[in-house]
Amino acid sequence: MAGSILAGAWQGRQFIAGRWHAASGEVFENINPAQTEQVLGLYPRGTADDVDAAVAAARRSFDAWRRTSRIRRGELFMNLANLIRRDTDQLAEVLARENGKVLNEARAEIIEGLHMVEYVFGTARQPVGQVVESEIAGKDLYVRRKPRGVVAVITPWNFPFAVPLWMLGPSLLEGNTTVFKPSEETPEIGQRLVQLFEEAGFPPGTINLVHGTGEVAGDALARHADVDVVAFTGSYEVGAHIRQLAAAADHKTCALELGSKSAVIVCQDADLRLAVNAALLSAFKTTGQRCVSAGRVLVHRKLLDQFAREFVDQTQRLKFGDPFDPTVFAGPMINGSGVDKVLSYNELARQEQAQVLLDGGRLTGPEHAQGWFLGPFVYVQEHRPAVRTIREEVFGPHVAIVPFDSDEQAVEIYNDTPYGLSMAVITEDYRRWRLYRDECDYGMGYVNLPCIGAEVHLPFGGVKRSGNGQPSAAALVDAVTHKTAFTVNYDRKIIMAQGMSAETSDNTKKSARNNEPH
Ligand code: UN1
Repeated sequence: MAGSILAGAWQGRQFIAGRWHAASGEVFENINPAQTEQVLGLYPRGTADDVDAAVAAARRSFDAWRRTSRIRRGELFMNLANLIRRDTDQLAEVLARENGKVLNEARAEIIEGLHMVEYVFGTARQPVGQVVESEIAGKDLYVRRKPRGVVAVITPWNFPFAVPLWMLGPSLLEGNTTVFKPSEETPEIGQRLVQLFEEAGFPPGTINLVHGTGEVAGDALARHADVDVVAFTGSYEVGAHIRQLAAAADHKTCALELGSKSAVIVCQDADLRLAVNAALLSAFKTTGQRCVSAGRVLVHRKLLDQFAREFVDQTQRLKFGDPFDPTVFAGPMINGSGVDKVLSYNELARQEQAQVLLDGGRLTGPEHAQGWFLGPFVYVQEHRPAVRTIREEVFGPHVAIVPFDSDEQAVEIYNDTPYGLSMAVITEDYRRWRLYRDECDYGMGYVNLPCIGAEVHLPFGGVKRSGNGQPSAAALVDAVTHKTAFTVNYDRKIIMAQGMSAETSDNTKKSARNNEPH
């Protein structure tokens, strides 16, 4: 055991077929990243057998759930919304404690989850499908969506409340049943969410919870023959692995939200104050641990010195520390390997001849002694071939300022990474932002804003290594349903499309005549 078990520490449970199960085998610890000697709870380490049981429960409840009226399914989300409203403060505290994001950000995340639930409820009574004209006057054509079946929801620690709801919400509304595996870094908020689903009245088996690691429980879900959709948010490497497992198990649908090297682009006509503010929020909110965090700020060379001065000056004033201190801007890193990864990229930046402007390193104040605290690392790096730090995802408070000389060059630099998730351009010129809008590879684009802060009723996803073209949040409906074409004939005779003859062959006619009563 790494440290002391907190009094009242949670005994984690898995939820299968409407029943809570305590650990019967191995357990893992939930550690507070700001106070690593604090063990917040012990959780069952889900096994392939647990996954089998959860998937079987989801499968068994699928038919009854898909036959339940869509509006009734939606109403349960109304109940859920009320429960999330009731518990917002408590949920925010749980989230801030086990994830380390500051309390007001944790609260904003609970609200983001609530927005998804409200959106799902609101869409339950919206028209679904399409009525389409036929070539043939006597036919009606419909496009209708059907649920795919069992959806596996495998989610990250950085948005452990909102991202699961982006996936569970559309999946359940459309009539799928689900198996949810939260990140092992943030199991409590995942379990609390499932408790609220239960309290809201979702029938047994519609939502099942398995805890544990990606290697065991995650892989077992991704390769499970009876899972129809895998919705995953996490790193490119794990996403690529999940896609392979899923493809080997009968080409199930995947919706993958993966890494990025997102950027804020500061044009020569930018409002400098706004640009600095947008860059600070994009680079350091959530300690740089959002998939959309800016790992790069591209700055027109004309503004470079001024921007860099202002940016560094203001970065130095940001407080990194206790997530429950209201004067703190950002909390700790999630764990020791996150810290090591950032430190190794800081080192790599020096090896690649970066001009280092600020190196926060490991923070050493008394409030930092027990946590995974890192300060911001800021450097200027020219866009050159093979420089890794301006192309690879770091996932922490590590940001490159990359100078450019023309908008065309900025587009080229922006696109020169394997990723394409989020892009913000700071300009007063509508012709400029149109160029970036059309020429950059991204899933979310912003003008005069940070490159973080998406809303739930928009598609959320990216291109290249940032995703597989199946956006999440509201747009997840496309991954968790399949579209069916449904044709009804009102004529007494058959008239085929494409002008094809509906006459049966002479032989058939003869035999048909032979069958006629004499
Ligand atoms: C993520 O970083 O994994 O757009 C999700 C945003 C948030 C969601 C981020 N609404 O920054």
